[in-house]
Amino acid sequence: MSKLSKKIALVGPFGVGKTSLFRRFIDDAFSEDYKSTLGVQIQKKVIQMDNGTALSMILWDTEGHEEISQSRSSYLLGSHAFIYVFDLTRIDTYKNINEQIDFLKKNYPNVLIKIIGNKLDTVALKRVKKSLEEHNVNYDCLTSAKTGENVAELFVEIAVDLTN
Ligand SMILES: Nc1nc2c(ncn2[C@@H]2O[C@H](COP(=O)(O)OP(=O)(O)OP(=O)(O)O)[C@@H](O)[C@H]2O)c(=O)[nH]1
Ligand SMILES: [Mg+2]
Repeated sequence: MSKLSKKIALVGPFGVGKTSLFRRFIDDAFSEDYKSTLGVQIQKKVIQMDNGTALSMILWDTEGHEEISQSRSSYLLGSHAFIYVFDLTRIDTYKNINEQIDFLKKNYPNVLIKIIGNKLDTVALKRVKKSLEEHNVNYDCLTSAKTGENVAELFVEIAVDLTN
């Protein structure tokens, strides 16, 4: 049986739900309270893959920044994947998302990037999809940290992508 370890960093603007996705995945818990992250918190979760691999996912829940270029490079360096989270209820968190993603691609080449629209439980899907289209947002997954919708699926997809 092989053992693998991968660093996955949650990034994106303030209050979009990075910590909530982290908590939902690590502890299967959620809180309505908003305590803005200062710095970074790191936790490990081991996933047993179908092919017998035990994958250690080292999750870095980073503090929010309006622009990804303001994030500390020491938090981002060495990542195997970025989860870029935006808030489906706040256009300001996705209207210039392509610039943010381009920054990551340019400065951290060959790192897997997943673009996540969170707070799916609070929006009308049809209307929000129209808005995402208008702003050219190429998202990978829409989640709710509150209900847990698509959260486990997201992390499993990342685990599979990182081990293939
Ligand atoms: N309804 C709903 N609320 C959510 C969801 N995810 C997060 N929230 C709420 O949004 C607020 C911000 O969530 P956090 O997880 O702290 O956001 P963050 O991205 O870690 O914020 P920073 O650390 O400041 O960058 C909290 O009040 C959460 O309860 C969700 O999926 N649905
Ligand atoms: Mg946070």
